[in-house]
Amino acid sequence: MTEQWTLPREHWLNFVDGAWVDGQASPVPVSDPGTDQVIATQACASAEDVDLAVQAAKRCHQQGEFRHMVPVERGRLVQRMGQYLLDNLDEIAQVLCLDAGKPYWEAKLEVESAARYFEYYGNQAETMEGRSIPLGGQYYDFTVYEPYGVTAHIIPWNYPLEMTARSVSAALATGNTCVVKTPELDPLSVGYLARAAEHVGLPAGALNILCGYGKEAGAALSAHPDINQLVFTGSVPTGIAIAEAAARNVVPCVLELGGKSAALVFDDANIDALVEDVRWGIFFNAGQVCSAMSRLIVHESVYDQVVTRVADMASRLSVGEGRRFSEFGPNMGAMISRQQRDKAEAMCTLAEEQGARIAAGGQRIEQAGYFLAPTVVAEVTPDMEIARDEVFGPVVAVLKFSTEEEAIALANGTDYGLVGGVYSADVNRAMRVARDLRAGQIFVNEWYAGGVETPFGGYGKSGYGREKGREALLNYVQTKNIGIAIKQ
Ligand code: TXE
Repeated sequence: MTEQWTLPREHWLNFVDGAWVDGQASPVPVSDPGTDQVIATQACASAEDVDLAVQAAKRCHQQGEFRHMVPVERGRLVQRMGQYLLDNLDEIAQVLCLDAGKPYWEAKLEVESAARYFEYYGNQAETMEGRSIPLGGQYYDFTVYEPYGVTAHIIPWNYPLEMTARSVSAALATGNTCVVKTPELDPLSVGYLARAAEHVGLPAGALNILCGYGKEAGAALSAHPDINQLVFTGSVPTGIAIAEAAARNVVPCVLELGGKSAALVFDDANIDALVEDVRWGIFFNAGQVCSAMSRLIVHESVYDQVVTRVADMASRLSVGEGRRFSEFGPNMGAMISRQQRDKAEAMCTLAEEQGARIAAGGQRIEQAGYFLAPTVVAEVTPDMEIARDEVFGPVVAVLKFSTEEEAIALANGTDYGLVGGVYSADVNRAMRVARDLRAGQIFVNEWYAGGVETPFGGYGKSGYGREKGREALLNYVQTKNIGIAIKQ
């Protein structure tokens, strides 16, 4: 079955203070990564537009209706935003296919995950209880959680809707107002969150969504003196620039900066299950996932078998444009941009020059759009760039080990530490490895074992702070302590 989709509008606006507005900068041309064709234009925010959005969010916060709302009612609004996404799932998924190059089935999963964040954090709104502190009979003392105020959200292009939903749902549930800077490469789907805000009747200024370029709108937002908290997902250099800007205003920030995550495969692992996990772990979203399984560290006794089977699986995957396929295909879509595809391909070429073996893929697929064949790089040694640096594409590097200590040292041998995995039937070994891996989330015998409920964030250069789960709510509140003296 072949389908062609079109967008519901040609020019997409920003959403500031409850109104749809154009930007003062020249519009952003938005391309379909599957065809390399411009499909729409998006209003582009200048630094002045960012200021207007921050002022709207500040007014809304100060005015108080939203932060003083009964938490269960605010939680219901947040939940209904998620329901709006589900009610419009097909249209939003098609938009994601077009501007992010995702196959429809992946786009649908993204919309569902985004909705799930609103469900989860909407539910948590009324659970933010403080504690009472015993100071003796002459006092009552207790804590309350208060929202920070204006929260800034700078969003990456790999999961534009889901990443926005992840932080905005938690920030709104705890009574903050939000200014979102959407990614310039694929901003369109995020606009549906503004529609959701309108639909459920969020107060004007509670959620502002603007697209703009990183160096202008992103930089203006992160350095704005009236933001009170900031959350960023993206590259390490941009994360450092944002943290510096936040530090100058003494604003707390959460940084999620990618990784080079490893799955450790022992000789007693279930290889059938592993091969299926590698498919999800590295080829889902064309490998453009911060927690992708970008390294496989395999025991020498099963190394050749694993390389052959993973390469065989990779070469069977269908790759193609999101927009031309029905729910059943392709297995993998386009990469987001020519630049990202070229970077990934160049890393494969360099690995080969340094002595690695391309067991599958390794090159672009020659057709319009930005496609890289699903790639398996074998005989990788720890000194190679492909063993240490983030590719952020459909490329898995396979290394070999002989002892458990060596496997752990290899896994910990990068600057990153986002997630890690261990595949073994020996529970004691799995627990030893889980204990010794330097990463914020460990998967045992299944990659991506976890969900919206489980905290997620990095060690080392993968960033700091935690997204998801109960932990993320604490990013958006500060503790106030109130002491009461009991006088005669
Ligand atoms: O990221 P940037 P890029 C990694 C991945 C990828 C590499 C480069 O390895 O190959 O980063 O991608 C905004 N002030 N990840 O260059 O620049 C920008 O507009 C404020 C991992 O696209 O970090 C966009 O909205 N904001 C990752 C967002 O930052 C700025 C996801 C991300 O862009 C800015 C994406 C500035 N000075 C890339 N400059 C993950 N962890 O999932 C840019 N931006």
